[in-house]
Amino acid sequence: MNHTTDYYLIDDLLTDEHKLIRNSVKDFVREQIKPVIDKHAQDHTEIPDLMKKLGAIGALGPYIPEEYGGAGLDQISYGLIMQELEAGDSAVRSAASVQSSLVMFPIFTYGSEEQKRKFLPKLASGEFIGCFGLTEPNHGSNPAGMETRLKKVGDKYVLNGAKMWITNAPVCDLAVVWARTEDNKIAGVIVERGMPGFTTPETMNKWSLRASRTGELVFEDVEIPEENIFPDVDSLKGPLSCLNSARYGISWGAIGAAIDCYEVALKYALERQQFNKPLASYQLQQKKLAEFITEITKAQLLAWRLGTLKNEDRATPAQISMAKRNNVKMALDIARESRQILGAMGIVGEYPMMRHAANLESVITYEGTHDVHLLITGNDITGINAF
Ligand code: TGC
Ligand code: FAD
Repeated sequence: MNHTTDYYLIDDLLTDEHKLIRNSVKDFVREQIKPVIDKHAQDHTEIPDLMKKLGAIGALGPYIPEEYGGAGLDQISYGLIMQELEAGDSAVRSAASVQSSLVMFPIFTYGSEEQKRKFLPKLASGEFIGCFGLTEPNHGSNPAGMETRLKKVGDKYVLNGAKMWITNAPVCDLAVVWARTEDNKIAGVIVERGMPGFTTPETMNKWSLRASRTGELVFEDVEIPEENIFPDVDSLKGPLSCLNSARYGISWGAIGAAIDCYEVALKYALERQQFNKPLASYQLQQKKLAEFITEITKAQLLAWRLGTLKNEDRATPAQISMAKRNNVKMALDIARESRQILGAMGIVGEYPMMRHAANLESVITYEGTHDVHLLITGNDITGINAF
């Protein structure tokens, strides 16, 4: 019997440090996330002090250099951390990927030295919670249409507009916000909690990512000091480059959710007897399990290769889109199908499938929808923009 989820011995491609990191995050998820996650998802509440806990295990900004509070790790390490966190719950991976790729990454890449020193160490430790505001009520897949405006009034900058569907907005200490300027460029701005005119109403009643807080960012004549504007970015490339990093992490994270479903389904199918034989003895159930491990293995190879390309700074946005799209759909399919192997048991919170499947409905939508990523691939291979 081969119960491994490392079917192609991909561990042989990892260093001892990679395995150490992966195993320590796996332990954290087993001890601190799995015992409480169902209750938080059912109750629609976040795990208390999650960000500080993630900071303590080095899961926030792992590839940010140590002098700014990060761990200075490579991209495979980042991917493995996302994989293990999402095996716990997509909300936990979301918390880490927003903080790392959508808040720390732009501050590190486009921020001034003062901004880096002021914000990065506190974001790395989880003392500060950050969020990322790109999506607007009228502009989701087409962020270029954004209506949020940064205007110079006298010697001050004033921000007006609204962002929607923002992970951790209700609990953020600061928001990295993208806005159009008067000369039709894009500016990145750090908006801090407490700035007059800045509010963060919560989005309630989600059926997905229930252990994560989502909300709006509303700006009514918010005065932004010049020192909170990124000096080194003025186009859509700024926010889109952050998405490259987050989408890459999600391509690994989805594998974690899929593995969690596969392991539970395999164990259940071997133990549960119907018609005097284990479910696993029936061809229909074996087909499902065999396809799960095949798809997981293909996704692992895609993510690992993408990680090596990222380490060499050779991964293209289109390659990242392919991995995000493929791996999230793979995980969603496995979550849905594996639930069926459990019959009625598949719908209760004791087992993770319904929760993973519901979460993955968000994951397949955010960071670029499934269809948008297909159009990015289409554009890449034909040279024709079909958006
Ligand atoms: P387009 O004309 O193609 O490009 C504008 C400029 O940007 C450059 N570019 C990129 N640069 C870096 N990385 C990328 N991935 C890039 N994609 C494009 C491009 O080269 C161009 O540069 P230049 O110098 O020529 O000006 O832009 P477009 O307006 O046609 O849109 C392209 C499109 C649709 C692919 C893009 O806008 C897109 O990806 N849309 C999806 C929106 C999206 O993903 N939103 C995510 C919001 S954040 C989120 O969901 C967080 S969830 C967090 C969680 O909880 O985990
Ligand atoms: P739309 O853009 O309106 O798309 C609707 C449908 O139309 C989709 O199926 C799409 O694929 C399709 N479509 C759109 N354009 C085309 C086209 N040209 N051709 C064919 N089909 C098309 N955003 C942030 O900025 N920060 C966050 O932290 C954040 N967190 C999120 C958390 C959650 C739980 C969710 C659900 C979303 C979050 N988002 C966040 C927003 C997310 O990025 C957007 O929902 C996503 O980009 C899609 O935008 P939309 O929902 O407006 O859908």
